[in-house]
Amino acid sequence: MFYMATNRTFTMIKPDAVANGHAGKILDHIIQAGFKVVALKYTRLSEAMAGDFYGIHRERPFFNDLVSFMTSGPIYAAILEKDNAVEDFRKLIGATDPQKADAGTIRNLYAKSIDANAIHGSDSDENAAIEGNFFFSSFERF
Ligand code: 3AN
Repeated sequence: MFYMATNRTFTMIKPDAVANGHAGKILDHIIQAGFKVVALKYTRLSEAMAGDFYGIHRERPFFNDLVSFMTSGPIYAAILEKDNAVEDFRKLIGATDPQKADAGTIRNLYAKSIDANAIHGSDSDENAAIEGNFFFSSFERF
């Protein structure tokens, strides 16, 4: 199926960043970079929800650790809007492994390890739509 490029992406500020008190700074960093917050929720994933969300990684060796980490505390989930949102947001957050993330990226500034890496960003327009729909109804988007 062909998906039109959209101007929206989906993010989660992960349990490590929330527990460390970095969520406010990260949200401000995102807004200052030109992203508009379309939807925002403070919530905690159940095991079933985290397993569904990361279903694509179910066969990977890190899957169980990923689910237990992502359910270890509350997260901020958000839909963000900007031209070229998916690609620009991936640049803003930096590489999955914070050791490899460019200076000044969110993972470079706030993440400690490849699993506790502070933030999620959708990797495609298709996944941005799926992930946003996973968390938000049409009544929760502005
Ligand atoms: P990204 O979040 O940069 O798109 P993905 O989609 O490859 O990275 O991986 C999803 C999540 O799984 C990552 N955010 C990270 O928390 C975790 N992860 C990915 N690769 C590894 C790994 N090799 N070891 C541990 N956790 C990993």
